[in-house]
Amino acid sequence: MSWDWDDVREGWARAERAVQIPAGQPLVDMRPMRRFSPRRVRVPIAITGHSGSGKTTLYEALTGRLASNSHATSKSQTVEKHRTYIRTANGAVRAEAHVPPGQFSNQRRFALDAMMEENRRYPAGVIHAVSWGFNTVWPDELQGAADGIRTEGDPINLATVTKRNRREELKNFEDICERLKKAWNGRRDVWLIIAVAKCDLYWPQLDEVRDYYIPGSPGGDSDFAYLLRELVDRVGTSNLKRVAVVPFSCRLDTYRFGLDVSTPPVMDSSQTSALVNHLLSVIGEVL
Ligand SMILES: Nc1nc2c(ncn2[C@@H]2O[C@H](COP(=O)(O)OP(=O)(O)OP(=O)(O)O)[C@@H](O)[C@H]2O)c(=O)[nH]1
Ligand SMILES: [Mg+2]
Repeated sequence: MSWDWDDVREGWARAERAVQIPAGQPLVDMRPMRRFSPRRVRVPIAITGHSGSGKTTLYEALTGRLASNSHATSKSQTVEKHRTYIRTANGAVRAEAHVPPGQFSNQRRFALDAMMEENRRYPAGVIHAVSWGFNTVWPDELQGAADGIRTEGDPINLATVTKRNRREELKNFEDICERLKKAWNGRRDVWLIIAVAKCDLYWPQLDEVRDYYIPGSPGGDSDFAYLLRELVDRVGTSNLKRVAVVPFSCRLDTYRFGLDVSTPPVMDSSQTSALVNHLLSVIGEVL
């Protein structure tokens, strides 16, 4: 039996509709656990994704800390570990979220090995952030990225930068898929949410974006959708509690690639609040 991708597409459409309604109070509340709790942490969650795709920011937004933190983040060097309380309509859940850095590095590899190879409990769920090629290329990688684009004979513009970034994003996802196939081998009730982040920067292209990230589109699977389908088939539909692919945005920063490229957000803060609340609801449903 294969996964019901039409159902995933319907979930995407629900997120799209959510931005048309003024954001109210979220139904699910996620708060950092400040005090040490001797009780065993229950749900291990990994927040993965390519460098600059928005993982650190996404976690801050989900836990309500973004409003008080208006400065942009910088490249994470090591794994960020958080303990959090998640209150849903069905009660409270204790979770531990690990956010490994996205950049291929020893730190990233150590963090992923520790999570997915050495710890049999990890991860019960994964939130994987992608960003349609709008991932931030940090200053120390800018020159190499620009040289790579020019080597292919292309000029530096938004189209060539995002195309290059999507290729890098794909390599990152391929690595995560291989790791998850091993970590989830023989596991049940695992779940995967693909958060298609920073959608405030490309909202008018959303149908094309959906067809790139969700398998089973009329034009055939993209390279990304193919990897996702293969992962889900390998883990086994009966072992997966939920697969969701949803548009997400949580802050309204202009996207920049060096001095050559910049593009502003095209959404407003009430729409991004609705998307944060929507992702919280999806998390509440899988716990
Ligand atoms: N427009 C827009 N920009 C965002 C959004 N989320 C994050 N950003 C920007 O993207 C930058 C990178 O986000 P991070 O959360 O640091 O990315 P990361 O995935 O943690 O990156 P690494 O630590 O390198 O793995 C931030 O500094 C913000 O400027 C969003 O929803 N919309
Ligand atoms: Mg980070």
